[in-house]
Amino acid sequence: MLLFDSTFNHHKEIFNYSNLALACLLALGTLNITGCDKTNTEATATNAVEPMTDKASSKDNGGEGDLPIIDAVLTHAPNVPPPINRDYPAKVRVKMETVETVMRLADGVDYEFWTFGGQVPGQFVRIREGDEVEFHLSNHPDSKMPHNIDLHAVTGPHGGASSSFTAPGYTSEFNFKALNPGLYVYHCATAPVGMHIANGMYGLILVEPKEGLSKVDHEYYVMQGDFYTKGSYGQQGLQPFDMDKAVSENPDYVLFNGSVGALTGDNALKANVGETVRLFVGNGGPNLVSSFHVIGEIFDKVYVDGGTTENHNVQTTLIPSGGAAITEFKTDVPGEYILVDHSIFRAFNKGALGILQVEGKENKRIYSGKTKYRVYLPEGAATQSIANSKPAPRKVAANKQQRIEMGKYVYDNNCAACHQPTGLGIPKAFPPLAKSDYLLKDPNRAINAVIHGLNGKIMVNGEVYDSVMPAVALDDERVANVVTYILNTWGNNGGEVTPDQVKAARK
Ligand code: HEC
Ligand SMILES: [Cu+2]
Repeated sequence: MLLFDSTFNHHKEIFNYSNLALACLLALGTLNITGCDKTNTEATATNAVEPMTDKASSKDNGGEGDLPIIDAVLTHAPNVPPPINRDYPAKVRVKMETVETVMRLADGVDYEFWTFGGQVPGQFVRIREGDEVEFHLSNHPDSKMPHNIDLHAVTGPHGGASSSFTAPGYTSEFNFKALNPGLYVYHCATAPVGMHIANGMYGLILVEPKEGLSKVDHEYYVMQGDFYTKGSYGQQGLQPFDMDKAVSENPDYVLFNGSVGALTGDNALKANVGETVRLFVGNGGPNLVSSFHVIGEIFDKVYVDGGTTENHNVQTTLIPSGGAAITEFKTDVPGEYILVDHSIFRAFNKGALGILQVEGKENKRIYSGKTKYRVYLPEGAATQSIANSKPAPRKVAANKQQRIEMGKYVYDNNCAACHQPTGLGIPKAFPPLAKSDYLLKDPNRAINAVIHGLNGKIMVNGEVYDSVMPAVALDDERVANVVTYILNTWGNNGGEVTPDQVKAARK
C-alpha cells in the first residue's frame, strides 16, 4: 500500500501518518474535515506538508482589529480560572496542547489517556460573552493520533473541529466569536470520535454573561466521564480501551475528573460553614447521562443545562453527555458531602464519587445527628417472639462473653448491611472483617473506623479499597461490644475492647 511506501525511513512517521490517513478516511464519511481532503491526505502521505509559520495568524479576518489582546488563563480541574472583571470585549488567545499520556485510572490501574493539556478533563477556559477567541491547538509531536476540537461554545460548522484538525507536531489556529453566554463542553471530534472522547478528550469552556456571575466563595470544576477497559473494574496493570464495551455502553469506570479518588481523601473539595460554593459540572460521556447529586446538600440554584434558565431548590440535576450544569449552594453544617452520579451503582462500584469537606461550627437545629437509639418492638411483630426467646439486651456487659453477645446485636443492626452477616464484605465495595489483616494488625483501627468513619485508600488482604465508610453513631459501650464481637468471630484473633478505650479514641 502506498502509505507504507519505502520513502519513509522513520518508523514513527509511518505510524503517525498512517493513523492520520485512517482517521481521515473514517472521518470523511460524515464530516468534511480540512486536512482530510484527498489532496491533503496525499500531501501528508508524501511528507510534503509545509510547516505552519507562527505568523499565519488572524490579522485580516473581519476588520474588528482593535480589541485588546489577552492570553487566557487555563486551569486544571478542580480549579477554575478567576472571574472576569472586564466590562468590554477582548481578543482572547487560548493555547491548548493535545497530549497522549499513560496515567493512573485507579490504584494499580493505568490507562493511556488522550488529553487536552495533559490531564482529564481538559483545561478550563473562561471567557466573556462577546469576546473573540483566537484558538491555537497544538498536537504534541509524540502523539500517535491527529486530534481536533469541537467547542460547543462556537457558532460555526463543526464547532471548530474541521478548522482545528491537527496532525502530531503541528499547530492549528482558528477564530470564533462567543455569541452566547453559558457553560459549554468541548471535545475532540476526530474519528473514531467516540474513542477520542472515551480516552478523555473533553473539558469545559465558560462564556460568562456580560453582566458576570454573582460572587461566591469557592468555584470548582468537576467533569464526569465513562471509561471502558479490557479488564473489569480494579483489574490491575495497564488497561487497554475496549471498543466492544464502549459500543454496548457498558463502562467499567464512571469517574469524576478522570480517576478513581480524584476528589476524595487529600483531593477532596473544601469549604467552610456559611460559604457559597459554585460547581461547574460537565459530562464528557461518551455515553452515559449523569444524575448529578450532592448527598446532604440541596442546590439553591442550578443553571439548567449550563444555560440561562435558573432553577431553585434542586436535589438532583440531569447532565446529558456533552452537556453541563452550574450548581450553587451555601453550606450550613459541617461534614462530608458526597458528590455522586445518583445512578448509584456508578458511585459505589464504578468510581463516580467525590467529597466536599465542610469545616466549621455545628448547628444542631439544622442537623442534630442521631439523638436517640433504642430497640423497636411493635406489638405483634414477627421479631417479638425471637426477641422474647432471648434475654433482652443488657445495658452494660459484665464480662467479655456478654460483650461478644451484645456486640453481635450491634453488628447485625449496624454493620452487616455493608460488611455482610458473614463478615466477608462485598468484593471491591466493602472490605471483609473476617480475617482482615488490616483490622487484626491494630484493633484501634476498627474503633476509629466506627467512631470517625473511614475514607481514602486502604489495603485489606491484598485488595485495595478506596471508598467511604460513614461514622456510625453508637455510644462507647456499643462500640466496645461490636469491636470485641468482630475480634472474636469468623476465626479472628480474639481480644477485648473496653468502653474506656473507645472513650480515649474519641479524643
Ligand atoms: C455503609 C456501609 C458500611 C457500614 C454500615 C459499615 N462499614 Fe465498615 N467499611 C465500609 C467501607 C466502604 C470500608 C472501607 C473504607 C475505605 O476503603 O476507606 C469500611 C472499612 C471498615 C474497617 C476497616 C477495613 C477492614 O476490613 O478491616 C473496619 C474494621 C470496619 N469497616 C468496621 C465496621 C463496623 C464495626 C461497622 C459497624 C459498626 C461498620 N464497619 C459499618 C463500609 C461500611
Ligand atoms: Cu482526539
